[in-house]
Amino acid sequence: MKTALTELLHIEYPILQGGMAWVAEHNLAAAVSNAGGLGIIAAANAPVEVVREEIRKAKEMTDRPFGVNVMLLSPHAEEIANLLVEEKVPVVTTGAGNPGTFMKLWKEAGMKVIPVVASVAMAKMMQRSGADAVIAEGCESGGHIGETTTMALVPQVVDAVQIPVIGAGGIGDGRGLAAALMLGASGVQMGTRFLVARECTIHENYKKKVLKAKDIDTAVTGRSTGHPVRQLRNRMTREYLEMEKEGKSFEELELLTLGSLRRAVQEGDTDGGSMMSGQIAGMVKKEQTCKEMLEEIVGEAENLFREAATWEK
Ligand code: TUI
Repeated sequence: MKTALTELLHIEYPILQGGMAWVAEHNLAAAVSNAGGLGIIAAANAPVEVVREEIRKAKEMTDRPFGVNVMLLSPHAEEIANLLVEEKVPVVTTGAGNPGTFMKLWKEAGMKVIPVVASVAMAKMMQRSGADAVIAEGCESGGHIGETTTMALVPQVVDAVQIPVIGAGGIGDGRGLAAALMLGASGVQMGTRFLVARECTIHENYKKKVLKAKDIDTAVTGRSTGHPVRQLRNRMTREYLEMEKEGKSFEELELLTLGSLRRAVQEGDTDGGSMMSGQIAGMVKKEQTCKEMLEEIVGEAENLFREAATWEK
C-alpha cells in the first residue's frame, strides 16, 4: 500500500501504533515496525533515562523506522524532547497538548513531527508551525480524548490542512482503515487492537478484559475536570463517575486515578486499575502477532477497495 504517509515515513503500510502510556514499550514498537507499520514508544511520564533505554532496545530489535510519543503534560517533556534529537529518533508524535515550543528543535534535527490533534484549529496551528502530518484523533479513542468523533473530525481536518492526515479513534480493522482513507486520511493510528498483540507486554488480565469487552463497555471519566479519559468500565470508573456526580474536588478524584494505569498494565488490577481502551474493544476478539494483524488489516482494506470498484456501473 502506497500513500502520502508511507512515502513520508518510509514504511510499508500506512498504519501507526498509538503511543500508549505504560503500554507502548520497545517490544511492541519494534514488532510493529518490523511488520511494516510504524511502531511508537510512549515516553508518557517516564524519566529521560528510562526512555533512552527503551529507544536503545528498540534500535537493537529493528532496523526500520520507529517513533516516540511525547506526552506534553509530562514534567520531563523538555528533557525528552532533547533526548529524541540526541538519539536521532526519526519520528515524533505528541499528545495532550501543543508541541509548538519543540517544533524548531525537532525540525532542525530532520525529524518528522506528527502532533495528535482533536480539532481543526489545532491542526491548522500545527501545520503553520511546521508539522509534517497530523493525527486527527476522535473521541472513540482510549485514554485522554477530545470532543469530536473520528467520522466528523477527519474530513474537516483533511479540508483544513495540506499535510497528510492520519485518522485515529474507533479504527481497529481493515474496514476502519478503508473508511479513514475514504474520508481523505493518508493512514491510520490504532491503539486498542495492539493491546492484545502477542508482542504487547501488558498484564494478561488486562488483555482478557479487552478480548471480552462489548461495544458499550468503556466509560469516560474526568469530563468535569477537563481531563476526559476513556477506559474499560470497572469498579474504579463507577466510583469515579459517582464522585464526579457528587461534585467532588479535582484533588479527591485524582487520588482514585493516581498510578491506576500502571496498576492495570503491570499488576493486572482490573478492579481499581485504569484499563485505557477505545470503543472498538468490542470487536477485538483474538490475540495475534503484529505481523498477522497488519497483514490481515491491509488485506481486508484491499478487498474492500476491490469490491467498491465494482459498485460503479
Ligand atoms: O494524548 C492522548 N491520549 C492520552 S495521553 C494519556 S497520559 C494520561 N494518563 C493518565 C491520565 C491522563 C492522561 C493517555 N491518553 N491522545 C492524544 C490527544 N491529544 N487527545 C487529545 C489531545 C489534545 C488535547 C488538547 C491535543 C491538543 C490539545 O490542545 C491543547 C492546547 O494547548 O490547545
